[in-house]
Amino acid sequence: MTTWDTIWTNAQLATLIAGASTPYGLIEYGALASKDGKITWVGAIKDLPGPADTLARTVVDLNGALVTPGLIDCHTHLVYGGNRAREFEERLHGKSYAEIARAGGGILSTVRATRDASEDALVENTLPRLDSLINEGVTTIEIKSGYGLDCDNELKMLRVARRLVEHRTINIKTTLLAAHALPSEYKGRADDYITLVCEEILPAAHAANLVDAVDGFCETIGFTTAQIERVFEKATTLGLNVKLHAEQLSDQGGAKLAARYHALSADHLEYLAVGDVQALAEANTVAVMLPGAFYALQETKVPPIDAFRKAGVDMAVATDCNPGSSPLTSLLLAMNMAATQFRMTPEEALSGVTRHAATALGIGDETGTLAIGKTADLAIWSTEHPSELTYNIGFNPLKTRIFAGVAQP
Ligand code: DI6
Ligand code: FE
Repeated sequence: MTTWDTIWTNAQLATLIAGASTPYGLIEYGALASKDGKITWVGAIKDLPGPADTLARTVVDLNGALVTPGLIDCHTHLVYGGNRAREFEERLHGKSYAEIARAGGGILSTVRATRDASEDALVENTLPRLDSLINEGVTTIEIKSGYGLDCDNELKMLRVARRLVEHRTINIKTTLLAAHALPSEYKGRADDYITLVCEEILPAAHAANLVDAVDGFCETIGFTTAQIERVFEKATTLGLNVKLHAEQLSDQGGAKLAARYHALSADHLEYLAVGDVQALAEANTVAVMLPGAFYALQETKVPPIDAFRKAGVDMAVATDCNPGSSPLTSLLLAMNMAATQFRMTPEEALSGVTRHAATALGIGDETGTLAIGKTADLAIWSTEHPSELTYNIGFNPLKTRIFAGVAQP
């Protein structure tokens, strides 16, 4: 009686199920089945309801290979024009990221290059970065706007992000980050720009069905909590989830604001006061760790990891891939950096790019763990133990990426 499409058998399954009795939710000598793109069975081979070849049309013997959920990069700025290698050189000569930004470089230089690029050119520019992530077993990625900073160009960026699924097998979640920086045409009129965001950009992007969540940059070189709150109010009115770049370069009280709006996530958090950790815990807001930006900016202040642990705040890990503070297209390297720089454990790092990353995107019931009913997005690795995914530096042990139950070439 064949009921399932595929069974992967003889696998080591890192299920990442919350509260599992084994580290990583590991099942040795495991099997996993899928049908119509969903996981239909997960467990030990000995508990299968019959011989594998009577249960599924296709049986794949994995010979002991490790299976994890497909990886999720829950914070990226993957779509942009140009690059910032020259600014990288300036920083090496001693200028700071904030100084360059205040002088009209930084984010605003990427805004100029992104406004100048056509939609097709942006798709072409973005695909190699996306491929780098896909080659490491990534099956879901969040992409933010934020380099358009006017109605046409913010919508253009979001359309580019959405169109990537025409070229690759990937799930994309889009985030409107119009409150990323003040465009030069609004210099000295930040409140007016926020009015544009609330009254025009956000409603237009939402009406075009281009927005899955709304983000902002709460920082001295970004926007104040009062300005971000106006954006959050509007997003909430439209029924959209919010998230925030908070406490990256200084403590502005952004995370507290995010918690008040039950944000899906608060991201960066190097300068978060330990006293504000509890608010994130109470709001079930995920703390997204972005060690690539910490590394590239040679930051020395580490986010309060231990306080997150003690308070039970879920920690995700993401690349923050962007042309300025984190030109990083390796989620595996982000996991290693999270361990080496932030002292996260390999198990926390892997949970951070699977279960907690899914929660940070509001799709925790669809993906992020190996559980019945979830999408059969999987990564199959030639490693002996899941800790190797975090331990290796610049090594990619991916064997096969499974997207919605189908092995990808
Ligand atoms: N924080 C970041 O790390 C990125 N955006 C933000 O708000 C950097 C964006 C850039 O420098 O282009
Ligand atoms: Fe970012």
